[in-house]
Amino acid sequence: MTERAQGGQGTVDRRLFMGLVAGGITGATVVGTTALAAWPTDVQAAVGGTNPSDGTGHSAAPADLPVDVDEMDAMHKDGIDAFLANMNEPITTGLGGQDLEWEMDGDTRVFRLTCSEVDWEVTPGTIERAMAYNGVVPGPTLRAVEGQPVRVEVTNELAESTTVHWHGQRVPNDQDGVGFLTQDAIRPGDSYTYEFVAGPFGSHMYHSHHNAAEQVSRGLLGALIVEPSDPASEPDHDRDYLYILNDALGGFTINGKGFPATAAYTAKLGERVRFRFMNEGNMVHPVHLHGLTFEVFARDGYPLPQPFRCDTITVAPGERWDAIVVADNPGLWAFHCHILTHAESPHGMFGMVSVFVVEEDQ
Ligand SMILES: [Cu+2]
Repeated sequence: MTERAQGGQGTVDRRLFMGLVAGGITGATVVGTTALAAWPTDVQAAVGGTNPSDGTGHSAAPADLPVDVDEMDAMHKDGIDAFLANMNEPITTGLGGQDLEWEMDGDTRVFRLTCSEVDWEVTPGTIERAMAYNGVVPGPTLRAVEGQPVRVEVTNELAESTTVHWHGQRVPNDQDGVGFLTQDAIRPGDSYTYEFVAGPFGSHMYHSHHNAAEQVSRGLLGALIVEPSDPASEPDHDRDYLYILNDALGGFTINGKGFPATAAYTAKLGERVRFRFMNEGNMVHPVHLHGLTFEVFARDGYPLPQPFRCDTITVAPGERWDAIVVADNPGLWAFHCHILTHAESPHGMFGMVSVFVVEEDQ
């Protein structure tokens, strides 16, 4: 039985880990204080402790190993178990990005958004003070059809002003939602109505354009999906999924949640699954899918002249990429940002990690 040094050895390793985060892998210009904040602070817990290999069936770790292997493995497994449990019953409260109901006023599709501060559970027990549309992060998804008049009534219940920008839409200038450039800001307690004709079609976004580094980072964002007037303009698919990246509120998130509270993506064997990747954060995120292939067919909503295949799609802030995945390989496929400090730590996976589940027919 070997007792390993705790203080000295652990401290050295902790510095090593933090050095990796600060610049060793991704470069200091990419990973800033947000990444450091998202990295588990209690790294030392993973590197100290005594060797538990006493009748457990595991072989004793060599005395110079800096980690407690069983403890580290257990933390990794706990994360996966929590993720799998989340597939059956949500392990956090709150679900964003669901389609918003609308009313028709003649030919016009009418949506209502209310901006307010809410408590948002990013991972189990981690509750952030968010700014949200209709109380959820991401905000509800607005769906319209190319060429259709759209009206969005926005009420501001925040303690500060805001505006809404229709990211990717070719709107009249005075509907573009940039405070004091195209309109007065919407002050606390006030409402504002936007009107435009939806277009071009594709995967677009809406978000604050006032104090945006804070307001968007903290949750004032959502998907704006414009369906083409001719459905043949886009590839056929059986399922349609959002994959919205953000990197401030509660750390690294997909659709407002961090692993293990991220939702799994599911499909039946052989189905064609559409993914809409959107980056509302402040960093680039290369999203990688194991075992399957992206057929990327649109950027920022615009159909590509020639679709291309890849397994890692880099989504820069503000960009949207659309891809079809043919679910032709059954299993549980990791689906994560490949900046590894956005996805894995000594405590296991966290942040921008999900799983694409391809189910075989019964
Ligand atoms: Cu990332």
